Amino acid sequence: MSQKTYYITTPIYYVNGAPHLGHAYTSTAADTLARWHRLAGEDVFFLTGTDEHGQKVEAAARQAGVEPQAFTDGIAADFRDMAARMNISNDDFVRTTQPRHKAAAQALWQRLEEAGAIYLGAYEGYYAVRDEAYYDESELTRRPDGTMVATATGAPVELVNEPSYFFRLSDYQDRLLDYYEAHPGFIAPQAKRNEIVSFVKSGLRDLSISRTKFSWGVPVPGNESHVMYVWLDALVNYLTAIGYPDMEAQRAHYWPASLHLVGKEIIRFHAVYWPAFLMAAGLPLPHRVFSHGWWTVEGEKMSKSLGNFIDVRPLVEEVGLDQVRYFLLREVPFGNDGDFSRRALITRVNADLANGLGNLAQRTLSFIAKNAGGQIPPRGILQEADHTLLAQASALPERVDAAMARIAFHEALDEVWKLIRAADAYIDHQAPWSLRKTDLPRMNTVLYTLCGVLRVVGIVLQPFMPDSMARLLDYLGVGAERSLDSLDTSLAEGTVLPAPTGLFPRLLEDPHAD
Ligand code: ME8
Repeated sequence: MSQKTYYITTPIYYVNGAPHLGHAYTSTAADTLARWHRLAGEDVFFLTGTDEHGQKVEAAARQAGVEPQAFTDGIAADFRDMAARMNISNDDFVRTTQPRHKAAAQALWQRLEEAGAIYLGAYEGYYAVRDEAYYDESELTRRPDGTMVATATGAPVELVNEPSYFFRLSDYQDRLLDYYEAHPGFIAPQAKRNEIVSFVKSGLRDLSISRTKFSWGVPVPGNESHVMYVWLDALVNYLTAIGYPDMEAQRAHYWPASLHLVGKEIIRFHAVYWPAFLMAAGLPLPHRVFSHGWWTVEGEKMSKSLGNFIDVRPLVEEVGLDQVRYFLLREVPFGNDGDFSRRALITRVNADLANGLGNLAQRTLSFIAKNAGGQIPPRGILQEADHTLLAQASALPERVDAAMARIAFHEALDEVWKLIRAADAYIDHQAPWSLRKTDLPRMNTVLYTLCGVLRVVGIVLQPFMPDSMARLLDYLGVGAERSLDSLDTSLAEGTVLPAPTGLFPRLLEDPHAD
């Protein structure tokens, strides 16, 4: 039987500015899913990268006084660095300035042209460089100072009037609606799906897909006075990485993608334009597009004017990588907006990691080091309390898997923490420190049970906190086999354990957090 494939993507990030918390968020979420599916034994391909063309990036390069290519080289390297520092396990990093991408984008264009989906005309209307998006007049608001902005995003728009190629998006209205109907899980969460359905129902106009006023883009094949619209260029990245247009390429079997993970502001591009392009090109559609919410910082929107972009790297240095990863995925139900504050981060890390999981591991492992010869203790006859706790532990992977299938990280983590709390209550109730004086075999059974529970927790949490859980599994004497399947074997009694040290130090409450 061939292995199940799982192809997951992040958006490719614009290189007009440095990476920040928002980018780290999507990448961490995608990374956790990629790692979860690998843990389940699937053949995973995880893609991220940078979106380097377009007017916005060109303007940023100009402002920096640097040639666009040199400018994008620098910022793309910074995005790679951020991914490495967040322990993002991407299998490839696509840059839209790479020759392989230019070839893929031009090939898709030609395919669309052959399919009769492209025609030459002229675009007269509004364009927001900040969003790299065209807007209808009905989507704009006039500010008191007379400037026009996109109502949804507040981005200023300019009036554009230039020759342009168009994609026959209007032809796809019914086909898209039929597709959404037949594939209810294609757009998630549900509220976004409803939004997209009503947008498409309200009528689709043909989409301008080339620009002539600047040149920082992929040239349109056969008419090099045009560059491709940056969103058409960018969306093709998901095909570039699997070797398109060579559908016999080594990675071609990953298509269609299992999941495009995106922020809520770019759902329309992924759930309307992208599937329409793919339909026109005769390619299968991705299984799912999931849009997550936005982070504000200490109550404010992150923006250039406020200068409040959070670079996660200093934060990681300060509070720890896995602590930041955990916070991002636990604090806010995935799909909702959330607010980042130092106070919330510190409170969450101390409550769940230092006092919760860290304390459970430390209590158990240091007790074993002191009182059970530093080995996995021998298991005696199990009592009802042991059976109950172990049954809860064995049920955990499936429960987490169900939450991960819904892309509900907070629920997955909540399941794990229910088990951690149950294990805490179990220790308090079984009181191994008393059994040490009265019933050593029972004490050993209790400790064995706790090690079994910690192993399940450690294995299941690897995708969320890879480094710390590797350490926890080392402390438990677990060998190299750490997949979900490895839970079918029992812990080997007598395994000598290394001296444990604390997993998650308590953070000092921040006096300036208010
Ligand atoms: O849109 N909160 O790139 P981009 C949460 N190049 N997530 C955030 C965020 C925030 N405050 N800010 C950014 C683009 N993000 C295009 C994508 S894909 C073919 C092309 C995340 O640099 C979120 O995932 O503006 C959002 O969709 C993405 O960064 C936008 O990154």
